[in-house]
Amino acid sequence: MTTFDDIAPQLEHQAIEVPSWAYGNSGTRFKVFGSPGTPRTVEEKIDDAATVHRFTGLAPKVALHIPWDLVDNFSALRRHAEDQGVAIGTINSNTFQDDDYKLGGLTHHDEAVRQKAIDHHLQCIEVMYATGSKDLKIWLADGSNYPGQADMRSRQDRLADSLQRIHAELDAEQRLVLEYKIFEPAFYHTDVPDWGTALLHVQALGENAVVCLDTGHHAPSTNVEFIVAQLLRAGKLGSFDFNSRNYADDDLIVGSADPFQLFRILFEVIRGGGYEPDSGVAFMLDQCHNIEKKIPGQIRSVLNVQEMTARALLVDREALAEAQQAGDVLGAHETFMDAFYTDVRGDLAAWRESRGLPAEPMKAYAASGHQETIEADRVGGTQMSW
Ligand code: LRH
Ligand code: MN
Ligand code: MN
Repeated sequence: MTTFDDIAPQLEHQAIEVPSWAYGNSGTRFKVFGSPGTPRTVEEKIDDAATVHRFTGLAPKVALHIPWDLVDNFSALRRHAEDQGVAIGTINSNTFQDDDYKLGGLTHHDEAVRQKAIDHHLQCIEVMYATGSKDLKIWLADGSNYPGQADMRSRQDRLADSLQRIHAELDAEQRLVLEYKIFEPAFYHTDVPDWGTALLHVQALGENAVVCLDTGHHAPSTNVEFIVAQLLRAGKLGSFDFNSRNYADDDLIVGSADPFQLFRILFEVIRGGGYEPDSGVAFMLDQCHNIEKKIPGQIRSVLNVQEMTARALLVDREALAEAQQAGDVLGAHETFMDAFYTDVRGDLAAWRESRGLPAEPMKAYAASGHQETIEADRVGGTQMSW
């Protein structure tokens, strides 16, 4: 039997990167609801991320999206983050808002547009040098809506070339992280639709190019934990964008609808060595909070990841291996489920307290008055979208 005390030391190094865009007004294909207290500046987004870290001890980094988080002085932004007790994490590029990119960016048939998309990534790399960020994450909206609209094959060739030119500007410590998504905004074909395509591209680039697995980017009923296992086998699982999906890319709170899937994913991460501190697997959230309050939404999210990590660590791997080896189908399944059904909330609360953190961060945040303070203070100026 594996007990909570056995696994507690492994919880200490857990770090989950939060996205700056979770704190802006965002989300859904319909109305974006504004909410009081929403940041008016990039600095205020970072302050909110730092608040999540203060209450949970789980979120020491905040990811930025360019141009949503464009500022004049990124070195100053880095210092601002450090003063708040957090660091700048992944830099996410964006070639999905500009009219020029209607028919694609890094895959575009027009060399001028493709060059513009490449240059945007070079600008992101400059931001990385200024902020100390180690990861450039690329998600492409590129694709087509109608059969025959575009030459899918030559788009792959152009993509490979664009990625190579971007990758060439990174130093050995920095990584190119390629994110796939099955569909949307393109509905007929997408240029990086799946992990296989992403893997082929990063393998062609070399060591410091890896894949990002966004949990919302698959077809229904895809076995995501299998993909985790496979990418870890190949040494190419670079990061997660965690969120919860019911229908498509819903960007809801991770683990909210299907905590069992999160548990299965985390078990496979641990099984494959992806939870080791030096594994190079970055745990990131990619979520939007459209109807719920944003800071507590993020606190809930990092706690969900922590709870399911604790449960996944509790799987008695020895007993599991024995049952598997003996061909004991239901015995193995039961060993697996025993860990999933273990309620770790009480143990986690005590463990947090022993480390000087609030036992129950959600309650502590609600009682702190912080939400009321930012709602009263952040008047005037324009609240940020995304
Ligand atoms: C695309 C995506 C990608 C973007 C983010 C805002 O759907 O998951 O990671 O950068 O959303
Ligand atoms: Mn994502
Ligand atoms: Mn997404």
